[in-house]
Amino acid sequence: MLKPELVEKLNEQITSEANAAQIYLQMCLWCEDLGLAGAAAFFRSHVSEEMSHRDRLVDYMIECDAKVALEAIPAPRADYKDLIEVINVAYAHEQMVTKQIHDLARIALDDDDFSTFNMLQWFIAEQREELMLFRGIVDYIRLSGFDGTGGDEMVNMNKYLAGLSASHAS
Ligand code: OFO
Repeated sequence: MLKPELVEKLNEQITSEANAAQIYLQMCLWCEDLGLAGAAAFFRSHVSEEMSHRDRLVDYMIECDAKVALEAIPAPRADYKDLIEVINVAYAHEQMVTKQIHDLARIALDDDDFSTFNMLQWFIAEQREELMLFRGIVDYIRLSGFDGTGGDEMVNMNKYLAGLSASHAS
């Protein structure tokens, strides 16, 4: 039986994962509008990934016979200055989600809820992977001299993100 605080926090996390899917879909569409098919594919691949995170949490709640209460998802931001800002916002978002997951793990441990703590190990590893992924993109931007505008660097950035979307389909 999950403690009420944990039920509430897990429900919030379910909404947070669905919210991430909306944010990434809007980022994908922003890229599509600019003809950046590779960058769009990268963000699109994250949409299904976030939905699978949501479903993983929903399934856990069902296994624990806990009540799932879906909440409203705010409209995602639709406008960005350039692709660098999109990447930075996505990276900051993953850092925030990582903190949410760590906070959940701390609550589970404080409650001696080892089952939830065990379930959250998957998310802890997943967030470590997500942070590594986005940190790699930020490094690529710095090393390539990409300044967010068009030209060869934009073409290369688009190709780089297309490659990541192909290798990061999980
Ligand atoms: Fe669910 O990992 Fe991103 O937000």
